Amino acid sequence: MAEHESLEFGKADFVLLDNVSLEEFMANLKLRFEKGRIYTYIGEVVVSVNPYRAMNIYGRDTIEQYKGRELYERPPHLFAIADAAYKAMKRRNKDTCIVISGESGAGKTEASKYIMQYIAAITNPGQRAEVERVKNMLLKSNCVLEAFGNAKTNRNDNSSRFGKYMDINFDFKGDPIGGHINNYLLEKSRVIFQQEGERSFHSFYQVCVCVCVSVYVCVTRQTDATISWYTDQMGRGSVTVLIIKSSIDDGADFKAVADAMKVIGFTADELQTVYKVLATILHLGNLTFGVDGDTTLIENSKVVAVIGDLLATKEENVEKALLYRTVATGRDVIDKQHTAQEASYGRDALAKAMYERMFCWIVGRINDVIEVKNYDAKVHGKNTVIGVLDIYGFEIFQNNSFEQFCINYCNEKLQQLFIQLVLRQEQEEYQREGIPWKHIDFFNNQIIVDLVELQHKGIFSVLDEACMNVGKVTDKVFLQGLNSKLVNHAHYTSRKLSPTDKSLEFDRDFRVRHYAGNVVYSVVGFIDKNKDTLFQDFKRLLYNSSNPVLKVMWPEGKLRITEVTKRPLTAATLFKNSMIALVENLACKEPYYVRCIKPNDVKSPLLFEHERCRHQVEYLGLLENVRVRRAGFANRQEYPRFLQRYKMISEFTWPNHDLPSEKEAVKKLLQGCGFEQDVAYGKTKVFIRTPRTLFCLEEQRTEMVGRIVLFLQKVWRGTI
Ligand code: AOV
Ligand code: MG
Repeated sequence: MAEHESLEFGKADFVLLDNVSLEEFMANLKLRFEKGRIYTYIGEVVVSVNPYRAMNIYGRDTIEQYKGRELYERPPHLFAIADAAYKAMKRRNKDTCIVISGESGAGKTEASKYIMQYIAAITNPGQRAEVERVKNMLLKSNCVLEAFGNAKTNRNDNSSRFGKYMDINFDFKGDPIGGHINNYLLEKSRVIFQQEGERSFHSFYQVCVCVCVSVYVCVTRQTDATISWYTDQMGRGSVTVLIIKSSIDDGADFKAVADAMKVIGFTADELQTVYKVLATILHLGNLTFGVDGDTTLIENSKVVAVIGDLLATKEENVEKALLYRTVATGRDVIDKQHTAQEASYGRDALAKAMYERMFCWIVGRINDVIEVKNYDAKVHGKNTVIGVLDIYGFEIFQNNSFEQFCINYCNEKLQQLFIQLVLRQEQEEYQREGIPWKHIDFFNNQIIVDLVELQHKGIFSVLDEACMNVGKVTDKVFLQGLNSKLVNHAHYTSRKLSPTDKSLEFDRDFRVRHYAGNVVYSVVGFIDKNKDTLFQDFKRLLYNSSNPVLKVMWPEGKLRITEVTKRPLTAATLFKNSMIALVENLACKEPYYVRCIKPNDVKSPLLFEHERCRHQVEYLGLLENVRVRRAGFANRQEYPRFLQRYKMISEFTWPNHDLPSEKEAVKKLLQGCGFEQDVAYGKTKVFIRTPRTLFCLEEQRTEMVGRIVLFLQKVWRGTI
């Protein structure tokens, strides 16, 4: 709708398409991408195509152009959405949220950072020191969280391996006074295993290259963990892995992260502890177990000594925790020796848990610093928030496991929210304004959400049930459970249910027809990952460390063996509950959407892979989004604002009107122009059905403004 956008760049809003067909939609999307116009609207939704190159559209001057402007006044941009969310929050005291969705590598995290930068740039005109501090912390937290929570995958060199929802709190002046970060399920299995071509979390490579901390990692020649099985499964040496990844500079990133952590307020001891935990995990990766008769033993005991040092605990305590577990049998407490296999399992569980715990602790420390303190609503007025959601995108890998299943379920939940809110918002607005509404059909993915989360019948329930079995619990038993419960489900199948389908392995795979495509999951590891057992002995080991920073990460290590009775919630249940809470939280805010599209799989700035993009447009429901928007009214404006913009085109309203209300004045204006058929009058807003009407209004306005300017020039020159 932007008046200044020439058609050379295609339509700035898909609502303006002459025909709403997939072909026209795709043609417009492609044209705009090729012309370097990566953003396009569907009403108030921004569709973004990853440009895979640096764009000169995020600078200070661009920010100034969007500040305080209405959406349709400027070319489509993330900044316009951020501004709309900000205005709604400030003018109407509304809590708003910006939900960024799209598959892995589509540009969500980059978008969330630009949005944060925009909000930081337009606020605090008074330069209050406390507000500046908060803004700085909010921006700095990104770099820290990315170092610990992102990794190179085969889809994205900087893929988010955790979900992030960040609230920014504002005071009555509209300045940020704090924030809060919620993090969701970190893909911790990455700590011990990565698929070919992938890396572990960035933080591991960062400590390895930084000379000043690598002392922890590379203690002696015999215990050099810069080559750790955990981070170097291809056997090329982690340094090689670093070099082949030219898009990542671990050395520079290390410094940036350390600086950011210092600014945020991590103490020197805390930073050292973080490095020691990373080093411990790398050393754990090199620990191997053997057997001698009926004794399990550690083959490279030098590593144990190093770990003891790093964890500030005795070597023999580490060894004992790795080789034995304490079990309570009735009133007796005995030490039971692990088999080599159990010991390996315990070692891996420890590595994963230490990393996850540290990650959550880092988030908690950041929250301590950014959380709003001493806010008195009586003095300061309502404290409003803008939430920004940037989560892991839908992904399909060669091997898909429990983590992909959770990630893809999360994307199903967000798609469901989009369907509900985008429809609900429209419906509610028409209802509120007293205008009739016609229903448009969507593919509703609720059926897939149910497939995963329904009580008793859903995949998570079947998994929890399998984990609860007293007998032999295996992944295969879980798959059998699925096959019997979901035999007739349209979105579920397995080899047993589709015997001719050779792409599915017997007793191993199941396939879910997700809204975004078919994914084959291997059940291997589902049970273990869901139970997520960490022997209590490790918790006690870490709690009893004489390093106080490490100790606080493990408060439950305080419990004695006889006190630990309750079965903890499974990973699936915890994740499901956190997703339900997230969706509830988003649903009570006014949502703004960014829908990201990945143009190709080779990170090329030039390639618009038609089929790839078409698929995304379809599953994101973008065409339906346009239809809903068009079946309703393409544009709506509050009467006063409308009048202010167009009053010069009617003799009844220029320069002032004498009608009883602004609504009446708008009616008179539109009748005079002959647009009566194309508009509807709501209680507070005028609704314009076709964009063409708005264009005509804009044209007339431009013409009148031109005439008025000419007239005034003549007056000034004295020729009139
Ligand atoms: P994601 O967050 O959607 O994936 P990212 O935001 O990490 O994807 O984007 C992936 C890569 O695409 C970035 O590292 C950039 O190289 C490039 N990119 C994305 N947006 C832009 C932009 N606006 N300008 C320039 N380059 C961009 V995942 O986290 O994997 O779902 O789990
Ligand atoms: Mg991301």
